[in-house]
Amino acid sequence: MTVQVRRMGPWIGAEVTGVDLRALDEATFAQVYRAWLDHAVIVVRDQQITPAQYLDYCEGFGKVVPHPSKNTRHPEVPQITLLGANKRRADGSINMAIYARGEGYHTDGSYEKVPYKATQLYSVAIPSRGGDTLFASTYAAWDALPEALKARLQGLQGAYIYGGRTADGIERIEQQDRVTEPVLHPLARVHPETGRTALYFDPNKLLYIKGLPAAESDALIEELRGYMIQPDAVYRHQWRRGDAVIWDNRCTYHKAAADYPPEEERIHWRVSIQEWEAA
Ligand SMILES: O=C(O)CCC(=O)C(=O)O
Ligand SMILES: [Fe+2]
Repeated sequence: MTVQVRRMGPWIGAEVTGVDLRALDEATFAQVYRAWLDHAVIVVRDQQITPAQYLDYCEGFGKVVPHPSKNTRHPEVPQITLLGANKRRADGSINMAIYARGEGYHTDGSYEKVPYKATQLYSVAIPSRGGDTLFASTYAAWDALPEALKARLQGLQGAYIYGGRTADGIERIEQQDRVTEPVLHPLARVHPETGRTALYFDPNKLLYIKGLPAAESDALIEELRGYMIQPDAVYRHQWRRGDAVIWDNRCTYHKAAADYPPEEERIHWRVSIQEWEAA
């Protein structure tokens, strides 16, 4: 089998074919990894894998860490979160917080000291319509900034906390596991592997920009929000069963369209991946 990489747009997204994730040799994995660095999001179609095989593949990218929310972990492989599972309450009604998880553009783990390197979803149940995931390049967001703004951002850091500005999702974490001190990340983030600069920014989790008066910080956050999504730098993924999609959290934003029929199943095996050395 030969690996083929088909790009999905000028900035972001590629489909990788000719691979079987159950049996990847080192040279083939290196090609997949390279495609991922080049395109930030890669889609591997038509895979039939067990939780253990999935974990193996994910570990090629880094250290797989369990999500802090404990009640959605896969019973056999706790590093895997069952995204979209347990959506119905005991009375049969739908928990819209689970249904709409990931709605609104964000990056994953901005509340961690070292934000996640990557996130991967493997699709095990898809709805009859809707339920896409959208990805935007933060390299493109950075490139779109006026030079003066790029210069102003050098050295500035954002302060993030789980739940962030809107405190959404905080109820998923048990009280004793919640962190109260914000963590700091640079707004101009140089990707450690590609050397390219990305705008690192997550408007809903960012509390303030360190060192700026509150009004100025709020104004800058609003200004940056306007640059996040560049129209030619978005890849919209329409899920098929058996898709494995991994995105680079160091150079992308993403969101769930959250528009599928709520009574239908939409389940992914989800993993968070850290840099090995961050562990
Ligand atoms: O369900 C999706 O399409 C994306 C959810 C999300 O944001 C995530 O898993 O990090
Ligand atoms: Fe996410």
